[in-house]
Amino acid sequence: MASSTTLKLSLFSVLTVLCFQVVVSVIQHPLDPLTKEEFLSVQTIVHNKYPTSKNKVAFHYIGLDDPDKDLVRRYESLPTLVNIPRKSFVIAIINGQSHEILINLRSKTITSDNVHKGYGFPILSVEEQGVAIELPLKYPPFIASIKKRGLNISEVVCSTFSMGWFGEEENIRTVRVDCFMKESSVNIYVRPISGLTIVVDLGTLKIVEYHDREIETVPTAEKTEYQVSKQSPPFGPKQHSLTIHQPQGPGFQINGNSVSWANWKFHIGFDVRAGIVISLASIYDLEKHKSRHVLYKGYISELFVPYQDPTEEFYFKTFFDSGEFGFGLSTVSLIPNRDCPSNAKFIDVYIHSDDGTPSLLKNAICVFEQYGNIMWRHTETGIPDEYIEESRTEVNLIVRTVVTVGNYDNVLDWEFKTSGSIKPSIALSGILEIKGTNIKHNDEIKEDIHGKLVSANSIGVYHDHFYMYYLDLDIDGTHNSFEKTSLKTVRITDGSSKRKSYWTTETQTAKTESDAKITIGYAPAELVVVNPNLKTAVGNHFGYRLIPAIPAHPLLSLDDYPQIRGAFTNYNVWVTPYNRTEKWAGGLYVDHSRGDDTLAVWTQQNRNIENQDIVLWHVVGIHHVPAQEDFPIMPLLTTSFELRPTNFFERNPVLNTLSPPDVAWPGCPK
Ligand SMILES: *[C@@H]1O[C@H](CO)[C@@H](O)[C@H](O)[C@H]1NC(C)=O
Ligand SMILES: *[C@@H]1O[C@H](CO)[C@@H](O)[C@H](O)[C@H]1NC(C)=O
Ligand SMILES: [Cu+2]
Repeated sequence: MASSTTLKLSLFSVLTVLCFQVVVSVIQHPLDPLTKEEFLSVQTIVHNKYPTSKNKVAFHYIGLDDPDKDLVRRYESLPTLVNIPRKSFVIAIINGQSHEILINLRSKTITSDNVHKGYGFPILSVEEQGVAIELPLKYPPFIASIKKRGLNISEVVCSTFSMGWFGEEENIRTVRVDCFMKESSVNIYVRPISGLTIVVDLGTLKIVEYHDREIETVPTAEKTEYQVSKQSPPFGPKQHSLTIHQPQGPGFQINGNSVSWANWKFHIGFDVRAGIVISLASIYDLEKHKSRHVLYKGYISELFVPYQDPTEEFYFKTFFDSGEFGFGLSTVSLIPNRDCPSNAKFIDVYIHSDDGTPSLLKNAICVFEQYGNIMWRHTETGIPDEYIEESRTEVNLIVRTVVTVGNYDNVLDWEFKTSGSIKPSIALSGILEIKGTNIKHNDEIKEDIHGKLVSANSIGVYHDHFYMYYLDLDIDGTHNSFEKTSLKTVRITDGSSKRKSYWTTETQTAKTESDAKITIGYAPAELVVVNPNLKTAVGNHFGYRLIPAIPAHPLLSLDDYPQIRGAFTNYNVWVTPYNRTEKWAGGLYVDHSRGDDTLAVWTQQNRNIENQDIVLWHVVGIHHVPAQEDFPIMPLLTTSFELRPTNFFERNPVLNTLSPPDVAWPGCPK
């Protein structure tokens, strides 16, 4: 009886939650992504100025133009009082020129329309890539090359690859196309057709360069299939089932795009270029009885993936996955109960096609609580006749998206902890970019093959993944400083101690951008964003420190073209004064860029960053030396960092946090 009541109650609470979400009409938050109607409005406004009967118009970016930060902060405290302008920033290629169009969504008018005169091009559209990949299949020289290789043209599938920039003078929007075999396995990326160079001009959508060089074996399809429906036994190891039951319902609420959970409140935005954007994260301080600002905005500003094979086949593969392909455009629907647990709630988003039409991407984001870790604990055995043990369970909130750019899947999490930490993490999966080779065994290797043999005829090419996080921390206010506390060895030479040495700390406040360019890993240091204007009761500045990811440093020479374009990876940490237009570490126009609009260039101004509104940039890198286990599809490879309160609270903020009540399982003895 007891158990069926529990079930009825929980069903009832599920229903009320659902009904609540349907009934309440949510007021638009100034940071909400563009709605379907707003996308359509942008489309109409631009088409009115540039009728498609007379103009060639392609939308390469439509997003929210960031509202003024001061206004958003005022809106937070007085949601009804401030009427915040709502604008869209658009990059459209109109008759071959990149236009930057600012649109007032309330008055439905164009505020400004400027042609980009510099180098580089906007994000490639999905549609033009769709056209480009079909071109070789009808191109007689390509058909002949396929025949020469003894392959079946009906089983060929092609894919686009951004070209980068290697010092050439001309500024033409081109893309390279590589092709693969799809026969017998959907795992196309491990079955490249080698020895071909195909370049497509995206303006004319024609093949403008074609070479057939040498023939290398296409690796076999055998044992590369990953669809469970196509796999055959034995399956293993066996995994046992689990059910997640939250009889009190989830501990979080999603109201529009605003989330409140435990002591946290934040906003989830979405952008076709950035993907998920976390904003206005603030934490409730139980002792101070108020909500305190932590993170104004956080997102991945760029992902730089340079491959390390300088041959004709691969040299150009130096991808900028956000600026060239769009993290939002590459976000995929999450699979319930697989990508996110059964207690997850999903959020849909809109993306747009190159004609400006919005389309719904279902289940783009999931939010769920994760259990199973310890928040803090202690067993006290030092008091005679007493045995004290105390352990509190940790419950975390995870916000997840998956960005699949071609072969790679990036599982991107933002984890919030009641102890005040924010822990972004990246997990890589998907498929290695394979280079075909006639080599079947390591013994046959005569010279550098620029990767590892991961299977017969298959080289997993060396490469890096450098994720650049934009982190606009506002620690209890916008005016912050960046402190580096170095740990230094002190020698004792005067015989004052039995010790010969100890370590102590030395804190320096970064005055300008140069002081805050940091390479992590050579010398121990604490990196803290502090509010220099506020102190704890004992006199420490309120702060949040960066516990960095395992550091990775670029290994390309600084004068190499890809590294000039990806110069924002030259340091692991950078700090800049907040500037509304400095959003994209690799520049606004990244495709074919020449590195003249990167974080490395902006910071040459060496601006003042002390007691200013500052932005912390953190590069999270993975050097990837492929191994056989990465083949034919890669188990998750994870890296993460933490933004952790450091003298932000007076004491452990979860000292009085209770573990969630134990749940009596229906029908089971306790
Ligand atoms: C080529 O592939 C197509 C599509 O799978 C198939 O119908 C055809 O029989 C194949 N041709 C040859 C010569 O194998
Ligand atoms: C903001 O950034 C842009 C691009 O780096 C720069 O041109 C502009 O001068 C900056 N504004 C301020 C106030 O620093
Ligand atoms: Cu990799």
